[in-house]
Amino acid sequence: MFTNKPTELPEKNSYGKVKLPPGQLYTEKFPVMTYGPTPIIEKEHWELRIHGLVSEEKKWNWDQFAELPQTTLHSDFHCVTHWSRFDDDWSGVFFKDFWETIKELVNPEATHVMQHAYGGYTTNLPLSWMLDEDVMFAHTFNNEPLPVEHGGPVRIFTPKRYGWKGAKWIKSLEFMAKDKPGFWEQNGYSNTADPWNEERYWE
Ligand SMILES: Nc1nc2c(c(=O)[nH]1)N[C@H]1C(S)=C(S)[C@@H](COP(=O)(O)O)O[C@H]1N2
Ligand SMILES: [Mo]
Repeated sequence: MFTNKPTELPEKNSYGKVKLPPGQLYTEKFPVMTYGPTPIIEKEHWELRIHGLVSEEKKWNWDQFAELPQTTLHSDFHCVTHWSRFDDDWSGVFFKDFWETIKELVNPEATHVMQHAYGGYTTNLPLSWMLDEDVMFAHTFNNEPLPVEHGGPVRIFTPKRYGWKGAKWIKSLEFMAKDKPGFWEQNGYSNTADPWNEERYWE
């Protein structure tokens, strides 16, 4: 299933970091890593909500979400289970652009964000890390609708973190005044998840 990094690939990624982080193997496959059953959400029924430290619990349906600034990111993907995929095109909405439309609604005390998925999965990040240039809601993968097993209709993708820091089937974002561990963070995975530092598990 896994092959070694092909020799023709560049040594560095677009951020100037080693293309293949330590302890990773390159694959052309896209393994599905889901804990529990796959929730099937038709895009007509999909909704994104913000809650927690917000002045208004706003919701976006598919059509409203499509009106937000759309972007395509060419990126690699790193999973804690030691595989990396290279050079996919992810399309959707950068969190930093979404933030421009919601920041007036978010209490300044909010420092952390919990991603909640349809099906119950959660993962947490500091707000400042969510605002990183490349963190995005993705609905399109290599110019095709994101397959349901990979989180369609919409997932979060955090290119500079291991894969579990992006919830597939994203349903809501909860703004919080302090950090709180999400699903894998409660079950032994690192809270910081930097692949170049091999932050795989809690120390
Ligand atoms: N809702 C949900 N999101 C999730 C997961 C999950 O089990 N449920 N697994 C995480 C993990 S551990 C990884 S590595 C990536 C895997 O994404 P993929 O299945 O598209 O490869 O999704 C992350 N997001
Ligand atoms: Mo994972």
